[in-house]
Amino acid sequence: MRIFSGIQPTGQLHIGNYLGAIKQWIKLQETNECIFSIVDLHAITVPYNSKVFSEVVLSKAIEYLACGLDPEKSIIFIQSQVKEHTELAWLLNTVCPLGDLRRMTQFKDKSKKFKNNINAGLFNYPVLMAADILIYQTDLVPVGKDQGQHVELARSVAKKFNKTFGNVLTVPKVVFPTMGAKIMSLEDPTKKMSKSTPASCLFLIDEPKTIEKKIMRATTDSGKKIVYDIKKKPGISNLLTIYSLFSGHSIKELEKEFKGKNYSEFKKSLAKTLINGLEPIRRKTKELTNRDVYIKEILNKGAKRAQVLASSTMEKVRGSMGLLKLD
Ligand code: AQP
Repeated sequence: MRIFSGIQPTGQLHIGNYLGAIKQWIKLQETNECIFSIVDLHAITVPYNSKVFSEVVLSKAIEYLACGLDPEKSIIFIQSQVKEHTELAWLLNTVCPLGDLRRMTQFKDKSKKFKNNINAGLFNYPVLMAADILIYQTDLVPVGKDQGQHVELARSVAKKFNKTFGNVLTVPKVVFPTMGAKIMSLEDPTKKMSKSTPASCLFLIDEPKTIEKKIMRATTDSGKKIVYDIKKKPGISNLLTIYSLFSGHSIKELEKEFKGKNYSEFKKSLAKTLINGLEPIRRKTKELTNRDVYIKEILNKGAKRAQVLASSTMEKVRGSMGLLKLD
């Protein structure tokens, strides 16, 4: 199967990005044709610092590799290096109903968060995301829960395109991890952990002391019991999910292990598990930092391989939409 997914270079990667998306990618790359992008054109729909942006983009490539994405197995590239993404996005803009875009919850959330910069790109973000996916004739899109609505839109755009212009685009399916599809904020467990709200995050490259501090400070609930109850105990439930995914122990096993123990004992043990679990990513990130030539070579190769696939789709799309081809 062909797989596509991406992450915006809007900040450092956090354990939500890892558990919701990257962990699935690492498994999928073993037996599938995988394409993973750093979607820089999405990141510029919110305020960003253009002076350091290229460094942030490169640092995402480092984090991808440090997490275990393998350029020998997967195509790893930067979205803006393959111009066909924006070309297809324009064409899909003429297919996607305005009403569908108005329903997107991420646009509503982000326009509240960035009141002074509600630009057309932010509104059209899901169309570019549809193009990112459809340009590779993708079968499967592994993402966290928050991106489900956007993948659904990509599916409906593909269906509408095919109905109007002939069977050209593969209609992709979304895949969420069974657990960890929505890791919640450490400071407010009713909200999603988000790169653009750094206080909500445990970053993949946080140092041991920071991990300990953040976990000990994480918002918990009234009461004393370490039990999973998403409605009454969202804080502890979120921490139990994280603990389970990093330790390999089920939530039931953890509830048993921490029966009669207090929040502080639980959090100390979780912090230790996270410090150990994230150590390889921290170490590899340090190893790869300052190896710009090597990283750029991977991204260049990735872009070339991606472009071959993308230009083949574009030729079909252009033809089916009746755009003139000159010899
Ligand atoms: N909290 C989360 N739990 C599980 N999965 C998550 N993802 C994001 N947050 C969580 C998944 O990570 C992938 C990359 O997301 P993105 O950077 O493209 O955009 P996002 O979903 O908007 O992620 P952030 O961290 O919240 O970034 P900002 O703050 O820039 O918007 C996706 O597969 C996403 O589902």
